[in-house]
Amino acid sequence: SKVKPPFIAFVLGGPGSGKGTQCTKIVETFGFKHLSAGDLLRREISSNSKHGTMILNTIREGKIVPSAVTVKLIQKEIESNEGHKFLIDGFPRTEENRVAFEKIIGTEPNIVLFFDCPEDEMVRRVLSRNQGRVDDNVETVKKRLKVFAGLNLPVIKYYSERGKLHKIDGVGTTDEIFERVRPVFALYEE
Ligand code: UP5
Ligand code: MG
Repeated sequence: SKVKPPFIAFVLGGPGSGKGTQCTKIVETFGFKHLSAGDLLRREISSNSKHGTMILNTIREGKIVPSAVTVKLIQKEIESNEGHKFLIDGFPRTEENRVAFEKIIGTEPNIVLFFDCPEDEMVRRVLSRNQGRVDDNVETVKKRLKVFAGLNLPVIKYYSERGKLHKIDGVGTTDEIFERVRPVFALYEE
């Protein structure tokens, strides 16, 4: 098609690595539309949609929802926010997710951020969040970390090899980390 594809940044990192927190700051400073794949999936659960029960059970186990479901939710958001630049938070989580996105959306991300954070720090953050997430408990966090290492790290490696990865030290205060993120996006401001 003749339409220019939107600017897309994927925001990756393990559970509790600070993706959502930093996305909020990126939105404030650089005016992106924030699409958290996890939030879109949790919205499907709370709206009792067709796939709600399957999604709930998958998230409870720390497993990955089928690509077709997640990509469709992201696609709907992209199509209804034409003209925006997008931060896609917590997606793609697997090579299969990545390929499905490229096929269905028809484009690749412009940049990929990776918040690198030690496991013990991620566990501490997730367990002290207290927002009632069904997956914020010791057992599920352990499963999420395993799934991250097994399935998401290969995606991160893929983008590193493509020269698109910006690895950010995810330890420090929220503001300290944002000062590491800022130059990545400042590069693209006119
Ligand atoms: N916090 C943040 N920054 C801090 C800092 N610098 N110092 C101290 N504390 C800090 O942060 C987590 C907590 O830490 C918060 O309390 C925060 O205040 C504090 P947050 O910014 O929320 O981290 P984030 O990386 O967003 O953590 P989250 O738990 O959301 O990551 P997950 O990747 O685990 O969760 P997500 O919602 O993306 O996915 C949940 C599940 O959905 C997955 O496990 C999976 O089952 C499913 N899913 C799919 O199947 N497919 C998808 O495509 C996406 C999700
Ligand atoms: Mg999050």
